[in-house]
Amino acid sequence: MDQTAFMIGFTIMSLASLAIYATGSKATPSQHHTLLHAAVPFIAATAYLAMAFGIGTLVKLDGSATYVARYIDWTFTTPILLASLVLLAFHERGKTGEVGGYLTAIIVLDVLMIETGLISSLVEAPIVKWMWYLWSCAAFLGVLYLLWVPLRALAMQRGDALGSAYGKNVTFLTVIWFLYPIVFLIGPEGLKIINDPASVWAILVMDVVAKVVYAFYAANNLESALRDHERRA
Ligand code: RET
Repeated sequence: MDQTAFMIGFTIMSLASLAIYATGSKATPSQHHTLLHAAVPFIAATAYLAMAFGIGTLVKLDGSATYVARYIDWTFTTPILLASLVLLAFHERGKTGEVGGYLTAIIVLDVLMIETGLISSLVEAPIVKWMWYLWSCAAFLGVLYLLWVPLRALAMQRGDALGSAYGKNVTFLTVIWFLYPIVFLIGPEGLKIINDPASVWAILVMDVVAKVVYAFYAANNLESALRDHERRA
């Protein structure tokens, strides 16, 4: 059951990586967005292949599984998705040291969120598990704060077209990212309200939306913002 989901994940992610690259813009300034978004499902395909073979799958004493490959995937893919949004907020702003500061801050918080989530999944003692879960949620709130407050203000300064593209992308990203802590909470790593196959299939659908659907949506918003920007210039 899980193996079918993992092989479907591998197939969708590898084909999507090629499709995002093939259809994405190769012209500056959007070419780096194409490369970033094509890299994300490529990494995910690798993780799904590992999970299909049971590589990195740890079964705990309570019988629940932690898919370490998934957390390694997220450790790399979530910073790439965030980097693409930070670059959009700083679009063609010229050389500014600020971009490095925001990238560092958001990536540190994001990686902390994933690793503390992994610890929470591995720990079985409830109080300790929920302490790490809350720590992960605190880091998640830090990521959302940076995206919605300072970075959104910077994107708005770039004019209506880019500001609205940033707004659409950040809204889509926030909604889909919120589902991850919820599925963790109700799944076998948390309260065990839903079983392992249900959480594997739910995360497969969420991963396809967060990585693939989002890539096409974000590229589309960026391209139409750039066209608008040029028309007005
Ligand atoms: C965990 C568990 C603990 C609490 C929180 C979590 C958040 C995870 C998120 C993952 C996003 C993954 C994506 C992957 C696809 O590209 C680690 C589940 C807050 C937000 C978008």
